[in-house]
Amino acid sequence: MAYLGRLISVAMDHTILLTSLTVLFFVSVSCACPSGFTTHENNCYVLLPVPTTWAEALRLCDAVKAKLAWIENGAENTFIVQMLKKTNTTGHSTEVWLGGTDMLLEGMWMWADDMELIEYTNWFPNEPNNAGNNQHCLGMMVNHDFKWDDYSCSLTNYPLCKRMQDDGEQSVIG
Ligand SMILES: [Ca+2]
Repeated sequence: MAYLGRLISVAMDHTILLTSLTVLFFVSVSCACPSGFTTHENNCYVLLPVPTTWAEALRLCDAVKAKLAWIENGAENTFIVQMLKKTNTTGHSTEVWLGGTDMLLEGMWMWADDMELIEYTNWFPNEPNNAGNNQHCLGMMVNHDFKWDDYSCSLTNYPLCKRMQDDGEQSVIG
């Protein structure tokens, strides 16, 4: 007798491999500031601990793909003051450069970034005084609560740089 082999029914176990679907979310990085910058609202700020003239400050900020800072309102100014107070590089005698200047016309303060007239201001009392008829660049006084003062552009202060979060990727509509 033939050995009745046991019929083994091989049940093909169709194991359904549940492949995890890896969904790649391309998270927009437009909401992030570059390393080293501090984020506030839709902007990024960094104080460069390199004392430079105002003109050189413009170039240094440009080198980090930012602009010498412009300040649009009191809330932004308050944020910046708080940020600077946490910075070890301030608090001594080196002031902070902002992007304002009246070198085109005395008394007509403009932001160098877009040559728009400066609207919000936070001048120290009796400033801007254009002392010596030679103060055409905007800075913040580290020893006077970062109030604004006009300084000689050849002084060497720390550049405060600012950029918009989506700077360079934003498409202009309309
Ligand atoms: Ca002054």
